[in-house]
Amino acid sequence: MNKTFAQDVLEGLSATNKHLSSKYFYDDNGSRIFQEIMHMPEYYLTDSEFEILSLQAKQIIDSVGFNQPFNIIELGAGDGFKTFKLLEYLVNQEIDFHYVPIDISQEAIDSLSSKLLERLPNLSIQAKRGDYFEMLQDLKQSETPSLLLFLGSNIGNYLEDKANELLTLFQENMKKGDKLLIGVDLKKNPLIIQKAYLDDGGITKKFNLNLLLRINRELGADFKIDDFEFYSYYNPDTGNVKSYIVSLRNQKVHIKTLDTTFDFRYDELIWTELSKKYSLEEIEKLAKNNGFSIQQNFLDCKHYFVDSLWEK
Ligand code: AVJ
Repeated sequence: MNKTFAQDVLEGLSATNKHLSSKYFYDDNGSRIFQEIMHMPEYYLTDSEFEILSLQAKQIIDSVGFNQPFNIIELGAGDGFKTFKLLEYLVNQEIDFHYVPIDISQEAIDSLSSKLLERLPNLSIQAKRGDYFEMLQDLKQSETPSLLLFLGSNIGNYLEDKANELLTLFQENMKKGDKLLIGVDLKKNPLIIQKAYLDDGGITKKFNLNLLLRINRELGADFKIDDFEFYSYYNPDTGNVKSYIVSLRNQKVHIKTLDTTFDFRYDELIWTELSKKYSLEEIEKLAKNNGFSIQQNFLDCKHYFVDSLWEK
């Protein structure tokens, strides 16, 4: 199940419909570009979730309802900007908790820890670098109740089967009474969604093409990124945003580590990312299908985004 980058690239670029996984966007460079995305005015997701966690921190923590020390484990913490408000509330209330942010980028983890400790010197924090599959094991062992955070609509990157697989994995590693706060981007006016992924400034394009640069660097390839373009569209019938890299000419790319040359046709697509949008009804099904009950939904004032609190 845990294939290497090289294996996944080989498989994806050998397929009839070429694809590369968005999970490989987040090397240190990619994590930095994603931070730029989160600051774009078009990328409403971050602002909406920031509003929820800022204005409803008390309601969320009251609803979580642990009346003893607990852990907060954040999967894919990134720069932790959104989570700051929730942590700030807890520290100010002198609530006893321990924060464990987990991310695959070492740089993101380091900058998160130092930024948080600067602003919240009393925060009990132990950042971990890693794939979150390995990190979940610790959950069940500990006696302490845990609140799992899976924010930012990261769940949107998973096809239905994979999303269920991942949530079941969370569920199996949680203790009875543990909670999951999951951030999900909601279906809304298609134009608003479209603009968040096909931005005029080309930052999302840079984010996608960085994956080709990563393949150049790590697998010894010779992608000329000026010969590729970016395209993304939202389908309101399915809720799927799908993103692609487009080959601007007939070209060959050699990847040394794979000892293989790949052909790209003029206008050929490489599918890179799914960013699925959900309705509240679909979120309820997602919870039920994987052994959770929804305790409460926290929405922003525009109803663009939900942080949904689930109980095992
Ligand atoms: C971090 C996976 C939630 O799908 O919206 C942002 C990544 N891709 N712009 C998303 C992303 C393009 C983002 N997630």
